[in-house]
Amino acid sequence: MVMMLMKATAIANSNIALVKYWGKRNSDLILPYNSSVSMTLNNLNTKTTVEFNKTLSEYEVTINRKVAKGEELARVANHLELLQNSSPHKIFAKVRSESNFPKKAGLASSASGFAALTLAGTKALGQDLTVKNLSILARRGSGSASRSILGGFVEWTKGSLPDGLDSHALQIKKEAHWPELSMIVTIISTEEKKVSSRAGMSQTVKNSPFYSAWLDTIESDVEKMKQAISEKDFIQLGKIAELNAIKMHATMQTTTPPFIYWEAGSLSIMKEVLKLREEGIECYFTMDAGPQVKILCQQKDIETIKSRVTEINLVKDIIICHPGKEARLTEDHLF
Ligand code: 2P0
Repeated sequence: MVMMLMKATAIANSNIALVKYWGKRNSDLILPYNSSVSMTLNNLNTKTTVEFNKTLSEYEVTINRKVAKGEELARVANHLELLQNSSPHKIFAKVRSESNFPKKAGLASSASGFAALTLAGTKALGQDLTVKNLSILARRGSGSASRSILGGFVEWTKGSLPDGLDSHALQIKKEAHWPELSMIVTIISTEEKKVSSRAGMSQTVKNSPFYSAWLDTIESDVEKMKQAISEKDFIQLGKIAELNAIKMHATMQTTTPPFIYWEAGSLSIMKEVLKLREEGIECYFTMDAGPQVKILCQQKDIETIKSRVTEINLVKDIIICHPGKEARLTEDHLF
């Protein structure tokens, strides 16, 4: 009898939210309180190979050449169990995953990681899922991963159904709609953060007096952002994204106990962005659950902004990104 090879490899790009996801209404199913909007990035990605194998007696997971243990291993294993939900006999798998950027540093490694794991895992199991169902499954691994299934500009609709079947990504526009939109990702620190976004958002929902204010304006931010993307209105996009990021950080800085992802270098860059704007160079910042600052700008201003940011000696590295494509399969396996 010929044994069918249950192996597949997928590449998924990371995404950065222009209107952020912050807070879960259901932590088990990973259902958000608010919808969010993101841009999938062409130059930050994760490649993952999954092979289910009946001879294995446990999950063997390697992430960025390090064997995964403890909570990290458990998250991947739980996800692979979820993907096999419909099968009566669970099979263990070998997984190898590599990202071209530091993980757990606010560059959405869980987004690209769980999107790639979902696509490779389901394909290895012989399932050919719709984009909607892939997004729903990726969401169960990590909320932001639901958005990395799609390319270009993406909305993750919060949905209202208790089972979460209406909480998934939808493409607003393909990457070809606005290829010259640029994001300068500045790396301030590659250290793993002390407060995970998962713990951080839970602490914020529970204790921040500003959380209800966050929710009050979020759906309007989503609508305005979708319009700015459709109309390729850079200034509108930048203004909404920057203010939305500041609002999100305000909720975590006002929870109990408070936490701050900003480092000295982060603040220096934010101030530099404001200065550049005063000088007539249109650029805006956004920040996620980590110290890195991402600068939104137009193609024509990249070099000027890059040289100004490079002068800040707290900046360790700079990665230029543009809208990127959807998660996809490849035959080029990691093992
Ligand atoms: C976002 N972040 O919209 C927001 C902005 C961080 C700040 O999605 O608990 O790793 O796995 O669903 O997706 C990071 O949170 O959290 C995130 P889980 P996730 O990109």
